[in-house]
Amino acid sequence: LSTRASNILAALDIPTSGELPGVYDGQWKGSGDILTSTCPTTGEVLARVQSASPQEQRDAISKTREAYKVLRNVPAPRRGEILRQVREGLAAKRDALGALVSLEMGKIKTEGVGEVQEFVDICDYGVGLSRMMNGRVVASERPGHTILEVANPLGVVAVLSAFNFPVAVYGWNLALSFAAGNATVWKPSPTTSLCSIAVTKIVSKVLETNGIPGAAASLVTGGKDVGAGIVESRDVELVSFTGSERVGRDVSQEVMSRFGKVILELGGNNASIVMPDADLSLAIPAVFFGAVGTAGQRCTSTRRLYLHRKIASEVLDRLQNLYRSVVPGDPLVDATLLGPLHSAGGLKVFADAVKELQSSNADVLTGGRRYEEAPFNAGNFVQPTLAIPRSVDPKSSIWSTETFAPILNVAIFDELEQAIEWNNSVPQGLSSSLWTRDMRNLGKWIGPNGSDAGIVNVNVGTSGAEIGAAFGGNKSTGWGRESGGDAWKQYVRWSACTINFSDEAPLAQGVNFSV
Ligand code: UN1
Repeated sequence: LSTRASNILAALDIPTSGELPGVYDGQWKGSGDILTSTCPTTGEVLARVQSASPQEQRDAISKTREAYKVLRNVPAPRRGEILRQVREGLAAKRDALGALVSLEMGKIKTEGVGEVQEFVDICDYGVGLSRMMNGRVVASERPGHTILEVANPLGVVAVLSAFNFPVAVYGWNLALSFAAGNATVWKPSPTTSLCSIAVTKIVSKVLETNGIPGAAASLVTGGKDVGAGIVESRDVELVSFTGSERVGRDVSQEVMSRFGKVILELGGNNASIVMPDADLSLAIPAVFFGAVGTAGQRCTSTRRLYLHRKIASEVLDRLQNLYRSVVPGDPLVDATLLGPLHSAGGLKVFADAVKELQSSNADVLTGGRRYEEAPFNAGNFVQPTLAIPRSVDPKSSIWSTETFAPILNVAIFDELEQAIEWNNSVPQGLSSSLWTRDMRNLGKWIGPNGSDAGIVNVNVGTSGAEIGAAFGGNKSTGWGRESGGDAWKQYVRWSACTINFSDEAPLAQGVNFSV
């Protein structure tokens, strides 16, 4: 193992030799298939992880269920106090964990650390929430009656997370789920198992210190079969899935078929619209970050850019300058802005999308190639790509497909209404962003005739949301909401309790049923 990889792992108490157990349900184990963790920057094998066997996956769910029975009797504010300690545990390892995200996923260090910060932030939120998961008292139409809306925990929540946010998205779910009194079983992406092991070590230590069974936050690494076993399990009340529309469809159908609950965070195909009155000195760097940041591998990455005709050529010139100035580099080095794609699969997605642009006679302004010279050929580095497709038809596959790579397609419009129509004409509905100084545009954008996405920003790019508002998207993005806002309400079962304090037992709606 390289020295820098060893140092990062050692700082997180992860052994640097031998096979690592990738299952935790109070105890570390793993006797299923071996998962290989590969550094996307250098191709170095970082670890070999023992994933869950089918039996271990089932055992982990039973252990998680038992832990739930303990957790549901722990007062919510006490659960909040435990989350506060998780927050402290994460903050103490912020730098090392951020570096591990960068090492294993490939995003640049500041974004790796940012992702850990996002987990810290949602823990803070969960601490507050633990004293605020309020129900309601409803006025009854019957004398001497009161109606309460009561929130109780659901049971077992499964979190199936993606490679691109190997820490934060689990954090959103864990914090809300734990505050609400559920036990959680986490099935991370098979290519970011080290991140999940490091996080689980931090969380389990806190649980142990507080006398809570470790299976209150279980970890089950593995591939498709392990995921399918969890999704099918009737012992899992809620499945929170982040990933592709294709897999999300299967997950939701499976969970629905057993009447479980599901939260989906699927594809994003996010657009930025730049009006002629926009402050371009803000808009251009934001579009650049949205499209090139994380090498285009956020659900919220900017994939479509709609420019008003009046400013189009200026924006394109300035953007191209930024695109040409960005050089690939080691994501762990501070000055690097462009890291690798996470996997070889990503390279193919990128190459296929570029081929489609070329064969449809798009104008590829810059980019389009993989970096093939050393040392970049050892990793999955591609050029950020800016293209003007020939057709502006949002239904065509170039515009309507989420391509998880740094490719930004541009079209030019004359009226805001046209741009909004394009914005809304794709299947996905995660994030969107309008650049303008004109209040009237803002009103159109956020109102009923405006963007149909779950995230509708003004003078803020499509990516990089804070945890305070509910995060998620509409349409084929799956309608799920996670992190802030009212998202916590999905992690509880609501009971409507009508209570009769009187000496009569009248029926509602004045129904008479006396003999
Ligand atoms: C994701 O890409 O799955 O808004 C999550 C953002 C981040 C979360 C992205 N806070 O870009």
